[in-house]
Amino acid sequence: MKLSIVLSTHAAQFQAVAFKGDFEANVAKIATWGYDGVEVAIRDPRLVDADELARVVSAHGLVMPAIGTGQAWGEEGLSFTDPDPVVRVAAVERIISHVPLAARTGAVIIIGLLRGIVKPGVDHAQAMDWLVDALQQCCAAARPHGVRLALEPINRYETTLINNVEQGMELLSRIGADNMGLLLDTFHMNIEEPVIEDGIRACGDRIFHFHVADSNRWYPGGGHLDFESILDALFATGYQGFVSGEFMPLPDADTSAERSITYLRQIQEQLTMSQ
Ligand code: LER
Ligand code: MN
Repeated sequence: MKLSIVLSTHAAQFQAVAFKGDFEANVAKIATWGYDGVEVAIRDPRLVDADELARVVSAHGLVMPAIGTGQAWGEEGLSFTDPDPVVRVAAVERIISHVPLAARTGAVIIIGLLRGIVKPGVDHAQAMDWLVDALQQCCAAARPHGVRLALEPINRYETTLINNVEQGMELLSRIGADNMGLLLDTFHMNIEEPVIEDGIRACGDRIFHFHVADSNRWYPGGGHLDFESILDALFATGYQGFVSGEFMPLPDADTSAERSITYLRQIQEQLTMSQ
């Protein structure tokens, strides 16, 4: 099991990111704890030095399985489904601007809250059409570079667009691009899926990335999810990607990261023994 953890290049408002601030110091700590990779949250690629970022990650023996993009929504209001076409175009351009670093590192580009919410006065079907159109443009731009995108079903309290696996799979069939898949997040699945394992099985080989947090969005082991059963179902789909920690920095960032990796490695052993 390859493990990564979310790390932001800059200070971020989003709470379920354990590490923000001094990038190299954080990468060094994450490597010391035994993680294999860092999922890097980048608001705007123009604000980061891609060479330096890639250098730091590989200098510490890590890889970058995914790039998170949600801060462009949280801090700038960019979205694929804004009624203002200027905002929609800017959102598409922003995602496409992540392609060079993704191509270089092999990272999947995450589409989380940047898809937006259905704003007052906007019809849901219209928002879905905008979403499909934007994602088709992004997939077409990413494909020649071998870059994949992953749309994350997000719970109903954060968005009104694509909350669960069924809606996510339906969206994928509308987009019709082989470089578009889903990012499943156990925190959201616990709210939206009748049975988490069934949701995983329904996605099969369309799972491009995987977030773990416990039921309360603490580190895995800090709540009541059955991670042995969840990860067993995940790997039974043939998933070869990363299991990426995206949880609250509680009781503090370092403790949450250490407890998460200790717990997940124990589960890995149990899964290996039961095979
Ligand atoms: C981002 O990966 C996520 O899970 C969302 O909750 C962002 O708000
Ligand atoms: Mn997530």
